[in-house]
Amino acid sequence: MKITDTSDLWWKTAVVYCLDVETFLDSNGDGIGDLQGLAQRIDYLSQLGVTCLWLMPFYPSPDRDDGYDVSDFYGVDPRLGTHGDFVEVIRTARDRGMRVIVDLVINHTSDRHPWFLAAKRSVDSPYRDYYVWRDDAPPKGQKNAVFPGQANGIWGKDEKSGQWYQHSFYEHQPDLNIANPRVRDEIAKVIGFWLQLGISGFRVDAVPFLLEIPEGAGIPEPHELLRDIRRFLQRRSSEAILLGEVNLPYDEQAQYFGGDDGDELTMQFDFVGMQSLYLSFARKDPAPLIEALRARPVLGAEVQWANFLRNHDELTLDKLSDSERQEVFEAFAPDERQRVFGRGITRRLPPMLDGDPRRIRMAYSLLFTLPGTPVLFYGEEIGMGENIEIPGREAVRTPMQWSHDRNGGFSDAAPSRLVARPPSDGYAPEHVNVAAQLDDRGSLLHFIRALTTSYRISPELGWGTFEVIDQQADSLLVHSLSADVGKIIALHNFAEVPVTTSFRLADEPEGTTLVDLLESSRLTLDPKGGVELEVPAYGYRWLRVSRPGDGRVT
Ligand code: TEU
Ligand code: CA
Repeated sequence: MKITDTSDLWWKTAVVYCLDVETFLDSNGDGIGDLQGLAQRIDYLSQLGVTCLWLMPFYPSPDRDDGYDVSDFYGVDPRLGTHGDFVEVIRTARDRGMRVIVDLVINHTSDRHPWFLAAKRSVDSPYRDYYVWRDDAPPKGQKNAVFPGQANGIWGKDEKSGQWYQHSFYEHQPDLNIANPRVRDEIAKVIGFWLQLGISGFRVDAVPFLLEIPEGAGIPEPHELLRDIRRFLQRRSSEAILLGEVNLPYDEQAQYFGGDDGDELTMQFDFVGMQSLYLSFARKDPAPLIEALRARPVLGAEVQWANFLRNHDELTLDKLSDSERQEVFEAFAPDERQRVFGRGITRRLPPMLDGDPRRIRMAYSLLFTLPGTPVLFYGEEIGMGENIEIPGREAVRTPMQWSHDRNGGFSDAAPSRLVARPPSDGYAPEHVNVAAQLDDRGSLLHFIRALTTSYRISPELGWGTFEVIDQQADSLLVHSLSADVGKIIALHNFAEVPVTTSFRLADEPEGTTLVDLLESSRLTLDPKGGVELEVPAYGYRWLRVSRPGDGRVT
């Protein structure tokens, strides 16, 4: 398949940007970010090189899990705006060549959702079977697997009927029963509704939990349900994708792509690779990352990995061994208050790397050269830090820092009315903000723009076959991505000392050169295809293999 024929597979080379409307920009001074605010910042995102926005939940919600507790799947939280405002955002984004995907949270509802209220009112309600119930008391002393310490087990008591309902997450999030065909119809209608408003797919929350179906529920093959959802989605919109959250070991994760046909999730976050990457950072040694990348299941042509360094949740380290997790904790979260659930870190990347600009840039350079599609969490492009005064996962969900003005330019409201307070340490808005970095060519923001630009003109990064290139320097990851369109070689130095390395590119035609995409310079291979290079401390280089007559000008 030729890449030039397949640019409709847009997710293979997208730059995804995740944001929560609530914390992005407040247009009416009530302290809460809103859709009109977001619409004003679409140009900013477009200039950054973003091609796909992922909006975190913006639905009506009691907001006891940051909107992941939905009380109306068709609504827009009135604090954030209206359906009209939503459509304006989608349309404006489209106009700038940007697609929008939205969170689809269908493993559970809020306990305030009318379905659950009706289900509780009467055991005979048609909504009773929208949820999962048990008659007998759950075993004593069980822990909640997802939120240890925050929720007690996974069964909540319904006092009226004396039955228990299942909740994989918080007690206020009863699990939907997707073994019930009526629930599946509801889900399809929700998908159809948002597609009709112009979105390009969904980030699907907690997929393995969604497919956890009790034996005897009459669904022998739960993955068939995911295939049904995908078929429906694609009937309604050929460009739409499902980007799934599946935090499982690689061998189990592979099934969620749907085998050779790729008929389940279009993309999945690489949680295992992400965790190995932090172990590599902690050890200043690329070996754990290399091991993970080599263990990644090989994907069909139309599905894709989504790479990320941080997301809105804790930086989970649950797939590392106990001793590896301890190493990462000690390196990046030495204080117990920077950890949560015994498995994760509540910090953003720059503070973990002691604010060292070389390491931060190396980390993002790597993100953009890992085989797959990069996903940024808002604020990463300017190096925002967490607010250490906010406990738990919310520490990284502070308002976007636009300027050094009051509230970082996020809102005109009194600071006490803000949805969340920005940090007041060295990462406060007066030190880290968009306006100042736009003015400074050497800023992280300009650097990230250069990365998105280079990524977007190098489709081999999204499409290519991954190979580690043999060389002598242990602290270096040298890898290549090759596709029909060409080949890129990336070098990343995990250590704080500069290194020199050499390697050979066999089989390249005479006259082949290496174009340094970040530095705009060119290297010539020796007659045997060899090259010797220096990589600075925590340095990085992107080299495009330029073959004579390949016709590439960018
Ligand atoms: O997360 C589901 C989930 O399993 C993660 O929160 C998990 O804790 C993490 O990957 C570590 O293993 C989603 C959302 O991302 C999260 O914000 C919500 O709280 C959760 O669903 C419930 O809807
Ligand atoms: Ca507002």
